[in-house]
Amino acid sequence: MTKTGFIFDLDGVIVDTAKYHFLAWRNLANELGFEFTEEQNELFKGVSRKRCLEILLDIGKVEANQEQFDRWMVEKNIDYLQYIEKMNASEILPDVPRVLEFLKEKQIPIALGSASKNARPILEKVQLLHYFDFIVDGNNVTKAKPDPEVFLIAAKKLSVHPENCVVFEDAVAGIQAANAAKMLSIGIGDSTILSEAEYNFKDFTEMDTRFLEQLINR
Ligand code: B16
Ligand code: MG
Repeated sequence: MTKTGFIFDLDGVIVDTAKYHFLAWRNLANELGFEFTEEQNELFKGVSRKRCLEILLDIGKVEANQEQFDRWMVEKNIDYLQYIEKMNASEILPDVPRVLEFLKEKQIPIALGSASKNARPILEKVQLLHYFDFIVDGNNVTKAKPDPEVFLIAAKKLSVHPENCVVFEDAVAGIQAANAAKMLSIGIGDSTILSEAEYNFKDFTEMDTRFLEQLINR
């Protein structure tokens, strides 16, 4: 049997940190004198911090020089980390531990493939870090999703051929990145938004053991 590797996105798949990103971006927008809505925050899912700030400044029609841009990136992150600091295991999305535990029991290699530069502290806070054999995050990539780089690095670390990797993602750019890497993409969330995924689930509670076994043995 060919070895299968599993790659999990973080925000929107394992935990819902989007709500904290939203609060921190909204604080910055308000400080700069404009509103930022939850709908607009949808555009930020799976997108790098730098790109998020570019979009935010476009929304507010704010011009920035490099020094201001860099300062606002730092400011937003400091604010965001204050929310992260208070996170605990109760914020893990439904049935994520069941799936991780199942894969661990089967000795399947697991990696994280996230755009976030805060992935490690978040996994530590929610006490899931020990499940991951490798963490590939915003600190390791030069190209953001939908570029497949993050998932291809994860496959290499897992020593699994990309075609034998399964990716769980909640963002359109993430599904596109997984498809571009020729991996099996599984959308977690709204199937109409994630229509490019090979399979769709609202969340992990919908994914039974038989399906996971099929993924391992395919
Ligand atoms: P940070 P994911 C992404 O995480 C978030 O969805 C996105 O909203 C955020 O801007 C990005 O991480 C960068 O996060 O500011 O912590 O480096 O979905 O790829 O796990
Ligand atoms: Mg995500």
